[in-house]
Parts: sequence; C-alpha cells; structure tokens
Amino acid sequence: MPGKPGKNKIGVSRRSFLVGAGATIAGAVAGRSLSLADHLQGSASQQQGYTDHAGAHDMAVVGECTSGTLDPDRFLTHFHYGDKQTPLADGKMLREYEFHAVDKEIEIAPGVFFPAWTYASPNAPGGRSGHVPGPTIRARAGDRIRINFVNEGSHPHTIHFHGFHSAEMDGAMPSHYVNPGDTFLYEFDAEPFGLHLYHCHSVPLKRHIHKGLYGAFIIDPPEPRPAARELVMVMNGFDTNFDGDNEIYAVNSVAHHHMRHPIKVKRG
Ligand SMILES: [Cu+2]
Repeated sequence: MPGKPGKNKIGVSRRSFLVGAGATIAGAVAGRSLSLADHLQGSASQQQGYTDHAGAHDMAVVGECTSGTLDPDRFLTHFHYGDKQTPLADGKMLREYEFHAVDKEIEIAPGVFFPAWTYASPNAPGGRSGHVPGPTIRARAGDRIRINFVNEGSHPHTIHFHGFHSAEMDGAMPSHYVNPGDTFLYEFDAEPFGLHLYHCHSVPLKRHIHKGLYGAFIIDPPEPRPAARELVMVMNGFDTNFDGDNEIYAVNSVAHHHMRHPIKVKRG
C-alpha cells in the first residue's frame, strides 16, 4: 500500500516512514528520540508490529532520502577501473586503487539511518566518505590489481576477494586483519574472469558483512564481450533494530529507490 504521505511533524530529515513492520521504525528511530506514533499510519496490522514477509508488497516509503549519504543512481553504472592505470606488457594493465574502511551513517530509507561500515574510494560513489555497497572493481583477466587499504574504521577489517590469489592476499585469517589505523597492500592478478565479490572477512563475519563491507568485483574475459549497457544491482538487507532479522531490504542500499526512479531500458 503506497499510503498517503502524512503531514510531517518532525522535520524534513525525519519524514514519515510506512512499512509493514512497526519494529523497523521503532528500532530505526529509537536512538533519535522520535515518537513511533508520529511515524506510523495505515492499517492495524502495520501498527501491531511485524507482519509476515508475504505482506512485503504492502511495504512502501514516503518521501525521499535527502542526506546524500548514498548514491544508488551513480552506483548502478559506476565501474572502478583504478585510481591509477599503468599499461603493462602484452596489453595488460596495472590497476591501483585506494580503499579506506570508514564508519558512516547511511540513509537506507527516507529518514531511516543505519550505522554502517563502508569501503571508501575517492573516485567511486560516496567518495572518501564511503558507500554501501563498496566500489565495483573492474578489470580484465590478467590485469594486475593493487589495492592500498587503509583502515580508518573502529574495528579490524580486511578485504577478501573471491577469485584467485596467494594465501597472503586472502584476507580471511585473523593474521590478515588490518587493525584500525593500519594499512595493507593487496596485490594479485585478476583471475579468473567472471562476476565475483569481495567482502571483509573479520569475525563475526555476518556482522562485518551486514554492516556494509562488501562489493562487486568484475573481471572481463580476455576477448571483450559485445558492448552493452551494464547495471550493477546488489540486493541487500539491513537489521535496523539488531534483532537478528532484516527490517529493510533494498537494491543498492536505498529501499524502494528505483520505484521512484525507474531504470529506463530500451524495449525489446
Ligand atoms: Cu570488517
């Protein structure tokens, strides 16, 4: 049920938020001393709290995210080929990246903020302040990837890449953890081609991923595929009240963003 936009009693940055789960709102706004009643309207089931997930089509939001903490539109088509690119022998490239882990509060639905841990890269969506998902790393098979990782966050983090690399570059063992304030240089050849992912591998793993430390890692085949308009869509969920279940589901982190901003494609 899209719901009628309610009159906002609280202010521009704290608009009404309609959802099939009252607990979401309570959890999301509790730290902001907001009244749940000010934020809820609609059916009795919404006010009773959780409904089953079959009711997810009843979920809707009112208003727009205005904080600018996320950039789902730019993220959709942004491919990070490296902050610095240096041609190597036989047509391959050395692709150097600057990555930072940064704690950042992100707006995942209008007025709903989530205390995220992000990967930040100056030339990617979110820039130096970070984004969820992290930058989409893109290279061609055989390219050399070099990532200078700086942990500016509050917890030990790593970057664990799916794909081939040596054990020292795996980022999965406690000995690989990069502590707050420390740096690590990841370096490996981009192999094999395909759509991979990367994520933090510190434990608890579930927590470090859920907080936002993940992204796509695309390795193109040696022979280019036909040109196409390519879009990256990462489905993600957020547990806003820390009860072990996700309250907010989204594509590229902002719930219902593309309902209001449809992605245009050529028919046929
Ligand atoms: Cu982590």
